[in-house]
Amino acid sequence: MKCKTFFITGAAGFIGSNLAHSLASKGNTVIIYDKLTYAGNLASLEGVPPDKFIFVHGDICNTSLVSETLHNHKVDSVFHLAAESHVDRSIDGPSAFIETNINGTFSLLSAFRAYYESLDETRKQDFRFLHISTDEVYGSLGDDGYFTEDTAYAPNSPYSASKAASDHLVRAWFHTYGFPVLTTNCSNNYGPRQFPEKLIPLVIHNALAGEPLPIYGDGKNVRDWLYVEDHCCALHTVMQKGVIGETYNIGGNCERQNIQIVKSICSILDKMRPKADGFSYENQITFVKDRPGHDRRYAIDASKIKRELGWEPQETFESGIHKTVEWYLDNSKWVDDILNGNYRCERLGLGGTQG
Ligand code: NAD
Ligand code: TDX
Repeated sequence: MKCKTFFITGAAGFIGSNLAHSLASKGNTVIIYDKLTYAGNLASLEGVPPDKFIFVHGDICNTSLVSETLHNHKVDSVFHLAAESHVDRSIDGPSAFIETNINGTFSLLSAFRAYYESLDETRKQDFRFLHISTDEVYGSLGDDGYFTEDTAYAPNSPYSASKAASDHLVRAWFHTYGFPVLTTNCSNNYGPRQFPEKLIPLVIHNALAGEPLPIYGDGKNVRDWLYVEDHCCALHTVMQKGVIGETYNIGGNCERQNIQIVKSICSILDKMRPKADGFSYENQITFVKDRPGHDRRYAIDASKIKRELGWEPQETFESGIHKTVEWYLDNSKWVDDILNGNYRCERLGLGGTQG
């Protein structure tokens, strides 16, 4: 497979950084375009070969900086991951979600369409804009059923509503302008380099710090968990083989109640890092007030991507969660850096372009 130059928005964040590692290890060049909000950190890119990535410090709402970067680096295709991504933050302060997730996606589409129109026919044929979205746009399920690509949108939080809006913009750019888009809607990811505000890294962090492990409501809300490297593999597959204008659901076929997730982590930690007092980490579990509008259950039907593109997850939850806990135990420095906002540009030898 020919190596390419991929523009990745949000590549200093959780999924974007894992994707950058994966694409660079296959010989591709990655243009990391990131605003470095609280959720983005260049420490997450340590280990990506320096000759395989270029960092541009910018906001996706800055159309002229995006355009300049595309032309300067002769970008082949884009993975669009930059977003405000945490549901609780969207409840407390929705405006950043509207700005980045909706206006930012509009701004990117404008810059990329102009760039696409400037390409010669051969490069146009190969160009793709892959928009990375979430299963939360479909709303909440009862005890049965799955989200398919045909499920009607019913977002319930400011976060999911902003992602739904961005999905609609991307769809319209295909239908109206013939812009070559692909969209993926994925379930909950977990794995290395996830900011410790999301359930799994938060629980690992708080357990080790001797702090409460907060469980919202009755702890019986269900999520469908996917190991992040499986998601990255799915994204690369969609980029290579997806049909322009199509949407692909991506899921782990791995439903768990939140309380089960937290107990699994406690049990792994009890073995790998037993507490000095001999008690289990489960003693730190604390039930707290529920999240407003908390979706009860998400579950993805990922049969389309398996049938049409041949992708399915490789990791089981048991192996994935074990690797994840191990990663956090080995990388407490990364956790400190991201919580303290240390970017360490100097250590990576990056000048970066300021947006
Ligand atoms: P994240 O919060 O870890 O990272 C987001 C990144 O985007 C950060 O590096 C941040 O600095 C950057 N960013 C934010 N606003 C920006 C702006 N205006 N301009 C440029 N960069 C900006 O998010 P994540 O969990 O890695 O999620 C990545 C994408 O995948 C999001 O679009 C999210 O909606 C989607 N998604 C996430 C999950 C999940 O479980 N984490 C599941 C399905 C879909
Ligand atoms: O402290 C907590 N206690 C708790 O019970 C936190 C942070 C979460 N929870 C619950 C809420 C959810 O039911 O755990 C579940 C998972 O919560 P999050 O990790 O915040 O993820 P979720 O709200 O499901 O959204 C995630 O998956 C879809 C990502 O944050 C989104 O970006 C993605 O689109």
